[in-house]
Amino acid sequence: MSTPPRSPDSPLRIGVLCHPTYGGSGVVASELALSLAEIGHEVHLFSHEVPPRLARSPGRVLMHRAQGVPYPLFHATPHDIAITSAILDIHRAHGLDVLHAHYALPHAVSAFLARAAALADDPARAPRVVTTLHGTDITLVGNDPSYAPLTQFVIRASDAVTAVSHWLAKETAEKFGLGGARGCAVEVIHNFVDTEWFSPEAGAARHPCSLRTGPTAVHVSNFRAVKRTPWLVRAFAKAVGERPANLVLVGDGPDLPACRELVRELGLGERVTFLGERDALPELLAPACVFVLTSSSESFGLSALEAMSCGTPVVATRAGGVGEVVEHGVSGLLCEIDDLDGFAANLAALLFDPARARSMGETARRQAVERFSRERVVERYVDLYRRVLARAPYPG
Ligand code: GMT
Repeated sequence: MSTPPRSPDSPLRIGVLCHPTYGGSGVVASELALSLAEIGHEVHLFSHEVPPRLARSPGRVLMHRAQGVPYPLFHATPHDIAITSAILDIHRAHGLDVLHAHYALPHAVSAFLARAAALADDPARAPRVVTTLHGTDITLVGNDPSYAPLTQFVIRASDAVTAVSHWLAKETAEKFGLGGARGCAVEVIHNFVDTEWFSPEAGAARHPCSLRTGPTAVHVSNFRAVKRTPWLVRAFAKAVGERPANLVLVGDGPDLPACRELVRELGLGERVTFLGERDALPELLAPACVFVLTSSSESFGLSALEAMSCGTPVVATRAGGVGEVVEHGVSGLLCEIDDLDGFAANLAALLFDPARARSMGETARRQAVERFSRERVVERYVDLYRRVLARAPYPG
């Protein structure tokens, strides 16, 4: 069963584990999987559903939808162990070199268990585990006392750990005290964007506000509490007053009903458009005057980067790692998290000064291309995979 040593540039067999989310880590993992497959690696993606970004691509990633079977004893079907089992099955048949877990819970746990089983089969063939931390896996859920001991364990037991921003790497070190005997340093690899798809040229013909008067601000998220979308609706009302302007809200999630209610209460009527989840994001982002993000915590802000890549400047709160993506006064405007007046002033400053917004948008596009291109980031992950493969694995 032992395999010959790999040459430094031979194609790798990579298993990617992710949540099948419409945005965030599900997008990063899917885009990375597609890019790795495109440059010749064999990529298997494990999730309990096909991630939307993978589903819309013809790319040659091998999808393993692992849901497990319901059983009366289970409170909920444990898809994380179904994923572990699917990985083991594929590893035994194909020999995976690396398992790349996106979002610590439960994926770093599933990857750890699969590696432990593979070590028991044949230590020489066991895959290495790379864990990428995305945000609330450290700041909210992973840090909850009900999960924290296991989060810390799997981070320490990973062969390498990356975070999507310097801010998140620091949070991780502070919350989980990495750097001990078996703890490895967290490496920062920023997220990337497909700058060809998210382009200023994305068609605007059927934009929902093309028949309205006034400039448009757009927001894309999953409407969880951390995004503070009701706060955004209030800030928009304050920024525009009686002046004609539009707010387009893209996505769905728990705070959507509260936003609808607030729009009615504030008499914003048709000025706010709710679009629900959409795939045609570049077509919605490129024609907008401003992208808005009001999170209380945000490790990176991928949606802000996608807007920048479309040439749309960002007005945001200075939450977490957002300042590593958006440069204040250059590619957008930032304010402190609870500064509603400051946010409204920043939003008005760009909405009602199209020349300034356009110029910042051009810089935003340039920075997206220069600092967050797909090629550069994918290369860094491949380099990391090869480095961990050159080392002895942690024991299972
Ligand atoms: O951590 C989350 O809240 C979910 C996660 C996701 O899976 O959607 O979002 C995080 O990961 C994204 C991709 O790396 C980042 O762009 C987001 O900033 C981050 N969200 C938060 O930190 C709230």
